[in-house]
Order: sequence, then structure tokens, then C-alpha cells
Amino acid sequence: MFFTVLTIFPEMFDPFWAHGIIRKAIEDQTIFASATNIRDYAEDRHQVTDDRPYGGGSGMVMKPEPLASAIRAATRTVPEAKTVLLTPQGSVFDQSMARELASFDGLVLVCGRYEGVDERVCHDLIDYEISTGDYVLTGGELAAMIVIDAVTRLIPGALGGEQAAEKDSFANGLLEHAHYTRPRIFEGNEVPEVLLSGHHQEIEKWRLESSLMRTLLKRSDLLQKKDLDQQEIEILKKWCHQIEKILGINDQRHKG
Ligand code: 4FV
Repeated sequence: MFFTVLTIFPEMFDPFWAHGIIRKAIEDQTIFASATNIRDYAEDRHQVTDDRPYGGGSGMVMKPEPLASAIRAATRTVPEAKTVLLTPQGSVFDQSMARELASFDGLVLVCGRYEGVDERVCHDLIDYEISTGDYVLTGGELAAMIVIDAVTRLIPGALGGEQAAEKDSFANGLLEHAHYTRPRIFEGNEVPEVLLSGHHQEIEKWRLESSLMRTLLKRSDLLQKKDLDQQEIEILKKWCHQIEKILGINDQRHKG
């Protein structure tokens, strides 16, 4: 996977390339990553990349010429790359989009600044408009890092042996189960006994129930759009049963 970032602040990516799984993936050549300064494609001697908006108003807009030249240069280097503009106008990024992007050989990530980029660039040169969320950033760089991070994790070999992306949150449409590590007792709170049992089937069942409960309580929207399998249906029905029983007893108590 080739990541090419187009930005007026390429140095922002230096610490990002130099740490953790991203650093290892670059060292192992699992990914190839570079940040290019859009200014290098501005032909005037002041390398201007922004200008005042037609129609007036506050703020500046990124000029189309330097951006278009930078995008064309990047796609000449990686012809099969998809171009991505990070913008609040885009489809909100999620794990399934990360999986889709991870299937390509290359991504050219365009980071806007100021009020945004000239619309004509979006029209002719952008394959994907992606937003990392409904808020306004000062630039697309942080959003580009989020996309690169989430996509890199899905590239085979990027995560060391012990980690597996298919066990991720959202991999099965659920939030991840609760995680515990030593000490067995922390400030009086014990690790759930089943996790110490070595009984892998019981542990998997506990983890599925933990995932389902956390998703039910924190992100029931995810459960509503998930295609539940038989085991998940059984667990949810069991909980419904328990809740109806409690409500029934409570009714009796009040009718008493
Ligand atoms: C953004 C987002 C975002 C908008 C104007 C940069 C800023 C400035 N990008 N997801 N939310 N971009 O707010 O991706 O150019």
C-alpha cells in the first residue's frame, strides 16, 4: 500500500511515520508513505496555494492549479492509487470504509486548509470525499492520519502476530469485549473468574456476551443494523427473558 499525503504542512507527519505500528509497517515495507508539500507545485515565486473566495466572504480557498498538479504528479507515481479528499462534506469514515480503502494499492490523501479547496478540484480529480466526523478541523492532516492509521492496521502483516484485525471492534459489527490483564485484583476489583479458567469455549462465550452487552448499552444503533447470528439471537432472547421475569415480579410486588 502506497500512501501519498498532499499538504502544506508535510512536517506534521514526521512524528506520525516514526512511531508504533505505522513505523514498523514502513520499516517492513508493508506500506510506503510520503508527505508532499503542495507549495512545491505552485508556479509563482511566492508559491501561493490559497486565494480570496469568489463572491467575497471571510477566509481563503485553496487554489486549484497547485492542487491539481500535485494530485496528477502523485497519481503518475502510483497510477492505480485512489484520490481521497478529507472534508466535512465527505461520507463519514468507518471500519467498513477502512476495509474498502485497504483493498487498493495506493491512496493519495489531499489535506485541505483554510475554508477548503476549489470545487473544481473535487469534481475532476477526487475519487472519495471522506469526513472523520461532523466537526470542523483547521486542516485535513489529522483526518488523513486517522485514515492512514485505520487502513494500515488492515494491511496483512502490519499488525504483529499477537494482534488480529478480525477481532477488532466493528469487525463483527459489535464493540469489543472488556479486556483485563495482571494484577488479578486491582484496588479490590477482581478479574472475571472465567477468564482465569483456561476454558476457551467458556471464555469465548463470555467475551461474546461482553461484546453484545456493551454494544446494547453503548451503541444499540450498531445492533439494529447488524445481521445477528443464531448464538447472538439466543443470548439476546435470554436477556429479554430475564428482563420480562424481573418486570413481571415487580408488577406482582406492586399489585401485591
Ligand atoms: C475534516 C473533517 C475537516 C475543513 C476546512 C479543513 C477542515 C479545512 N476533514 N473530516 N471533519 N476539514 O474538518 O475530514 O480545510
